[in-house]
Amino acid sequence: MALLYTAEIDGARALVELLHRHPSIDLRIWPETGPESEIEFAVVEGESPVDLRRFENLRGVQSTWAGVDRLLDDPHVPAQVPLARMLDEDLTRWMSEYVVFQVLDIARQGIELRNAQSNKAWLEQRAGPPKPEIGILGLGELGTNAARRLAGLGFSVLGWSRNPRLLAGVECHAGPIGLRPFLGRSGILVCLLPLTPRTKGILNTALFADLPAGASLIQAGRGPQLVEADLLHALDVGHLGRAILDVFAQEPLPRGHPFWSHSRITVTPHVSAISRPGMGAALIIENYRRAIAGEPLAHQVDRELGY
Ligand code: NDP
Ligand code: OXD
Repeated sequence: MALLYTAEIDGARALVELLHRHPSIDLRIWPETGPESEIEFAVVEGESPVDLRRFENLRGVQSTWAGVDRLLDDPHVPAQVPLARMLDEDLTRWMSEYVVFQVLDIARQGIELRNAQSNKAWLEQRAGPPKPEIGILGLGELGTNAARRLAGLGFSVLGWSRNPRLLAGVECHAGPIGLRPFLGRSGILVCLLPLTPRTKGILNTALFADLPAGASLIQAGRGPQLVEADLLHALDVGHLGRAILDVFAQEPLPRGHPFWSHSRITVTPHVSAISRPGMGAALIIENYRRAIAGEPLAHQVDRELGY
């Protein structure tokens, strides 16, 4: 029984060394697989560099990314083999920091202050700007942590998920019926949804229309959730105030893309929470054990739901 590591090695030396030294793991590093029938577990990045269907005894696959949308669409990852996504406290903390940083920049009028400085204008403010309510699409690992941190800063926070949730200090809404009342109060909308058939294109004109006038969007989920032309329109007619985008349908964002130079759009290059190579050693080791024991994996993806 062996574990095949196919993810990036540079930067993950410590992880690879740890797996190598682990007494119960027989580590193989792609493309040195050894006898293919011995491979029972595979560690992969956003996409698999190898057709995993050739390993007839494969019992589990661990993603080194939190979002598994590409792996779910990858024919090289056999659908009957359990797949687990990455979760890591550093990743969660980075995402929350990003969300807090961008929310504060919007709430404290960062763009207006930077513009004023570039015009050498003294933008005097007698009263602080009103505190917007924050709506978080997706109350999973990332959304929940971000919601808690924002609530801790005194923001009024709403959240939206598929199933009803109870979260202290957060007004929770669920399902299609809960979406409108949630959006109607979301002065800053943060998207932390996984990409699934139901969330593809969810950030569109109809959704924007339900947001309060002047609302802002922080998009850190996955690029195809956003209908790009609809966002440009909503910003250009003034219904939306700002958009901060970390993920895009095409990454890297092409140089000629209108988002780069739009005065109300901030582009960050998929850095809100970085899945650092080498992250999640404990999860990989535990899931390897579970796969061999025939137990469900920790953070196993539900293929029907797509996350
Ligand atoms: P989780 O699987 O823990 O949570 C997903 C949340 O989305 C859950 O609350 C779930 O509802 C909700 N959800 C899913 N589908 C729907 C739907 N149709 N309607 C309403 N709610 C829905 O994911 P994480 O929080 O760990 O991560 C979220 C996403 O963030 C990842 O899938 C990835 O795409 C993205 N990401 C982006 C990164 C970046 O650098 N920009 C880094 C890491 C992740 P319920 O609670 O009811 O299941
Ligand atoms: C992601 C990640 O899913 O970086 O975007 O883990």
